[in-house]
Amino acid sequence: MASSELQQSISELKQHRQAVILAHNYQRGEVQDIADFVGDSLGLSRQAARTDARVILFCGVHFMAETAKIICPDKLVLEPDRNAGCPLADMITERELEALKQEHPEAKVVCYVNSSASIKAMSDICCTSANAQKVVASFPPDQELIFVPDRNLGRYTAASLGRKLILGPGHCPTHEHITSRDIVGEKSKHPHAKVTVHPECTKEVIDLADHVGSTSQMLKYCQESGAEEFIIGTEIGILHRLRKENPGKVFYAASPLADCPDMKLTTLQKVIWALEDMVYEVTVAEEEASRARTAIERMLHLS
Ligand code: CIZ
Repeated sequence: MASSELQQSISELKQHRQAVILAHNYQRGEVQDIADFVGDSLGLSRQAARTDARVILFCGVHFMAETAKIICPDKLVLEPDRNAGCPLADMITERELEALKQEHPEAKVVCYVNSSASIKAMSDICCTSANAQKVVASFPPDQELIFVPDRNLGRYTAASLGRKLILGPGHCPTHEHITSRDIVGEKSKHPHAKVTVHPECTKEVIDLADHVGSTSQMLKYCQESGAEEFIIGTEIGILHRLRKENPGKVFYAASPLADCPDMKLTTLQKVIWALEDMVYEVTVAEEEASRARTAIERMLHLS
């Protein structure tokens, strides 16, 4: 089927199913183009909470659809490919977090949104890359804090606040494909370009950047900056939106290898199948969802 026919089918099915389509900033360009809203996981979950739609089709990875389900327990949340996971979210298990808690009985737990519902349910508060500093700073300076699962975001947050955090060992393999050599190489090719990178990148990469932020903050930085060229240190799906929203500016990927295979599992054809067959439903057991919701709501009250 040609792309325009796929788009037409999606628009008809969406109406028929009373569905809203949410797509993460890292999705394929053609998937972003058929979505009702494109954004980061928190922004999308907020859209999910506000919508009157009966069905939410979440084009992203599993923890994002799960977060939408936790925030909107009464809606039917579907994901087009149930294999779209997140290796970073899988890098902390309940057992490992329990061991960390036993080792540090006085510590509170901050979990990055890239985590399973069960990890969120074991945490005191959730955070995103857009608000990690605000969340950590909301605790008294002498409060011991465990930060899971991303060691890069944790290290960056700790350094920017001048405070110690007990870090989990997780990392995003896609962001770790971006190296300091990539940044130095791109800067020498484009000496006038500003460098903006995601805090899931390594310290060596972050140290070379002009700006560090979540995807929503990177989009805002590029839009508001007077510069005309940018080197983008995050998953390359974001280039679609950057180019679409800033036609007069030029964007270079820091590395073509920063291409998340899980994000790219969602295709237009799978969006159609999901709406035709009403699959794959995302469920979270209510007791777990309720504890995870408390951690998410504490973060939302701070933002
Ligand atoms: O919060 C998100 O959606 C993630 C995982 C990254 C970002 O910065 O948008």
